[in-house]
Amino acid sequence: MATYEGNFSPPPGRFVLVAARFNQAVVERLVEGARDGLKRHGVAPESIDVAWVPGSFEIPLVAQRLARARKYAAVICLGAVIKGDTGHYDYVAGGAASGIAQAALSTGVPVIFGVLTCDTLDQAINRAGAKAGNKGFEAALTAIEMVNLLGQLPE
Ligand code: INI
Repeated sequence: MATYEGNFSPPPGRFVLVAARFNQAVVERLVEGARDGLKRHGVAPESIDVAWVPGSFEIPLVAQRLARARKYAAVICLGAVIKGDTGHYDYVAGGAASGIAQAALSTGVPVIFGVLTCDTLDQAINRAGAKAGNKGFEAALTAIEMVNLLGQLPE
């Protein structure tokens, strides 16, 4: 009987962050958190690329393109959708979430959902390293675990 489970050993391959410029001050903290998480787990800084997109809604298309390129072990999506800022919160957050899931499923490459969906800017700041951890760091660890898990699974 096989048990498959990822781990946090230094993963093979390159990583790319897809980061939304909307709420940039928050997302920059997520990017730093993700870089930190990757580096602390043995990924060389020169193996981490970044692609900036205008907003979280644009993340899926770019994430899918990068996943399809077969150049990256995982794609880590980072953004901050804040309810207070927009009446179309549900569309932006929902579009980002389902598009990111679809990018992973359509390519077989881990595409990680590191997009904050918050009621307030304060909540977003707290989840980007101030009080409640850093979602970018967590997304990096999820990426590593998934790369190592997929490496164990049968083709
Ligand atoms: N994009 C975000 O990443 N976060 C937000 O909070 C946000 N708000 O508030 O509107 C947001 N909107 C822009 C959106 O992602 C697209 O860039 C835009 O709709 C053009 O497609």
